[in-house]
Amino acid sequence: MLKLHGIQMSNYYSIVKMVMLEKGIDFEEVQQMPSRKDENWLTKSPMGKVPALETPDGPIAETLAILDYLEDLKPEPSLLRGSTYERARARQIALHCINHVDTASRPGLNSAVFGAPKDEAVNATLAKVVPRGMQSLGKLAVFDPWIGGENFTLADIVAANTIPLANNVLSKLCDIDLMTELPDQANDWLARVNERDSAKQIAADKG
Ligand SMILES: N[C@@H](CCC(=O)N[C@@H](CS)C(=O)NCC(=O)O)C(=O)O
Repeated sequence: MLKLHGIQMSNYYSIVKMVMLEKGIDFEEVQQMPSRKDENWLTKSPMGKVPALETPDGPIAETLAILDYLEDLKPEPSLLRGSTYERARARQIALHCINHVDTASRPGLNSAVFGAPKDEAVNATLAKVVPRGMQSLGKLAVFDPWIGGENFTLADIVAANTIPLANNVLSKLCDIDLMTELPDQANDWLARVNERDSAKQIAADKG
């Protein structure tokens, strides 16, 4: 059976878990903190980050690579529906959220969530860079009913698990509500994603 290594509080872990729940893939959860020193863990996740997926053929790290593996492993129900163009757009939206929303907001995570001292230079950069990532997402995405349009895809799962964390960071450190950068229908879209059984199970497992 596939083993998902990581921690419930990791949004990337939640992305992979939600994809497996949506696809009805059996998996086992293995508690693993991120670590840059644990040599055994580094054989599964070379950067020491979570999550990693242990498969019968070996481990895979990097969330988007894991999602590709899962889509190939169990194509139905598909989380990359539509034409070649629509599928590429779904990947683009997912990558955009990872690069320009999540990764862009990460320098503030320790202050916003883990109590590290605030760094005004970092906060000034966040206030400039992350809203830009959101404004451009607002132009790229549809949000009606799903982020890419007609089909629920992995882009919905990635976006719904990256935007709220970035918003938490920006609201705490910069007093910026990132949702105001998106069209109005984005709030209903996020509520729709969170209403799915997979999202509810993840929230319940977090306790
Ligand atoms: N590029 C990685 C990012 C994963 C990631 O940043 N995970 C966080 C937890 S949400 C982590 O392990 N942080 C610890 C660290 O950066 O050392 C992916 O796509 O899976």
